[in-house]
Amino acid sequence: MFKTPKSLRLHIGIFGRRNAGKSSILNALVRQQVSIVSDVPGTTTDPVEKVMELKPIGPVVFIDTAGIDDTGELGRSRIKKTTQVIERTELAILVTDGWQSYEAELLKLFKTHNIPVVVAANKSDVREDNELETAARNAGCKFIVTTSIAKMQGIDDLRTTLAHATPQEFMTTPPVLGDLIKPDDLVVLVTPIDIEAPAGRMLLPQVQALRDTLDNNAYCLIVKEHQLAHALASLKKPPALVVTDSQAFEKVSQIVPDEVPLTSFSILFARLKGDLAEFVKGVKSIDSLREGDKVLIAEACTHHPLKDDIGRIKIPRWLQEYTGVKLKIDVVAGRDLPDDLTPYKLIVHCAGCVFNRQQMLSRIEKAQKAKVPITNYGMAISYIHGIFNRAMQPFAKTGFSPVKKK
Ligand SMILES: Nc1nc2c(ncn2[C@@H]2O[C@H](COP(=O)(O)OP(=O)(O)OP(=O)(O)O)[C@@H](O)[C@H]2O)c(=O)[nH]1
Ligand SMILES: [Mg+2]
Repeated sequence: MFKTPKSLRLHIGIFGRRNAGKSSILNALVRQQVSIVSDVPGTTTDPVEKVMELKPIGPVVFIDTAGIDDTGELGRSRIKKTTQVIERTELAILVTDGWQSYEAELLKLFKTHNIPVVVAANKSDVREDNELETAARNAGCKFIVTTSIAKMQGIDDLRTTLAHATPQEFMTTPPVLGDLIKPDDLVVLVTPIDIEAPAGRMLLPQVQALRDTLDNNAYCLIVKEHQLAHALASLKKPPALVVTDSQAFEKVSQIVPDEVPLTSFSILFARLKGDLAEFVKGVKSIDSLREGDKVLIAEACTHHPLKDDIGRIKIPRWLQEYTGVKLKIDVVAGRDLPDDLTPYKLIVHCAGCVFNRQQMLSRIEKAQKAKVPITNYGMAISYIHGIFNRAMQPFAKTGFSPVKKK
């Protein structure tokens, strides 16, 4: 079965104080006991994720979190994890059984991150009046649903309201490359199969590019880089687009004729997930790097580092060779980004294929706040190898955002 990658699912975070009924709401929504429920405050410690098809939204992932009012040392680290969930949340459910300052604080956080909120005014079976709903309305909440998990009331209403509150852009998925091609075009994907390639499968950006090509009624030729010249020579007409793994950029750019549009998976994903314009600004700051400057390489997934690892070995080496200065390079992997980014002169981020757009944008925003330029692997690699302008050429017509088709 073709599974929708998590990064393409609408991320719905469930937040609130301890014991408000967050896990009970999750279980009711997905009709399964996925999260432990008890009357002991602080039952949920680590975020609990559950994927499902939620009609009419489509594929979603619910994330149940630890209560935001936790206390003590452990409590603080749980709150940190909950706050990290906000960074990948695209729609929030605020579960409450009494309006307090925590609810107001959460609303503020959602507002800063531009996240729509549905309030679940829970435990209606043990409340006498509508004070809670009124408080939520007075706090500016537009979507408020009265729920009682004890009586199994309000769940359908909550599902419908989630659909109403879903930002329109999530109802249709933006194209990976569909807006760059026409039906019956040929797209060539260059995918090195080396020690970094996972056994028995393709990387997510490769699979998504392939699927998007087919969805747009174009067709595809997939080659390893050493087959590219031969494959191109065997074609009757040149391809409409060549997409390469960024690591093979230099070699591939020499083989692909100048008039054939060429870009990389990483740049397509920078456009899909991030803010291409911001990354273009960021890449130019490579030229301002000076001796001893700190550069942060940020990777979304935590794979086991390999011998010639792209983030740990290749990009640092290429950056030093290009700038001719000694740089201090830190590498972080996974969900944690250093709290203080100000010591860095540049952040080079991976394609973020396992992240959703919200997560990537929230990282870009953090970098902007710290006034640190940010760019992405593919863009940095093409810049260092002098092929940046060429790699950006395919977007000259569409601009920096993927164009959705109706
Ligand atoms: N009366 C009543 N009790 C409820 C309702 N929803 C949840 N509860 C109870 O409230 C208690 C806490 O529920 P949980 O779902 O574990 O709450 P939580 O917000 O996930 O709590 P933490 O994981 O500790 O942060 C449990 O005893 C539930 O059975 C409701 O609508 N009415
Ligand atoms: Mg819980």
